Amino acid sequence: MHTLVFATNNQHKVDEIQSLVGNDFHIIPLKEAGIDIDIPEPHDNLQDNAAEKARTIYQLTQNNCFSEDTGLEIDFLHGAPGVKSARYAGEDRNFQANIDKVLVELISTENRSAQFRTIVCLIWENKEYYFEGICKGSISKVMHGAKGFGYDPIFIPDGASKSFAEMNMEEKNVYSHRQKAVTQLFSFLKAL
Ligand code: ITT
Repeated sequence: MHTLVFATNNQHKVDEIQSLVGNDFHIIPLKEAGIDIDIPEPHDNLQDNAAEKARTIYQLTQNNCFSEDTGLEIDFLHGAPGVKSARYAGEDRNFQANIDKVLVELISTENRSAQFRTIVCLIWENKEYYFEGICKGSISKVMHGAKGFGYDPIFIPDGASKSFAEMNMEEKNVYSHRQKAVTQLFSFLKAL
């Protein structure tokens, strides 16, 4: 089995990706790698923030690693919260407050179209590679379900009749932005 450091502090992301790759790779999040830092995400786009996370960990450890940055992009809000998804309602990164803010902002519209977009940055032997995954869907009017994390209770992917928070991880992985980006990443790694 290969091991690969994942430059994240978000255990939900780790679980989703580990369940996708099964026994082929062991994904090691920062905590398990003994690295206790909150990497800044100062940029105004997902790709640069993903690069910042992977470069920081590569420089620190000299280990091949990957990172990802994800945003919820809502049409009616011209792509917001986007790159600000984690801190949309404030610096304390509160999932419930972020959802409440989105629901209030969409209260007067029937245009609920949105997408999740993930950019993965891989640093492999000092070279950078990028992979993108998009999941289109819509924002519900109220919350549904309690699984998952972040905006999952208000996001219904196209082709599904329930929210991400009503799905188990395997069901979410059928539709998700993260699965689409990470599938490309691991196909690339297997072909090396
Ligand atoms: P790392 O930077 O440590 O990887 P993070 O939680 O800060 O973890 P992001 O910067 O990518 O990750 O945060 C984007 C936010 O978007 C995240 O905090 C959630 O609120 C939301 N988000 C990301 N992926 C999501 C998903 O699959 N379902 C629901 N919400 C998601």
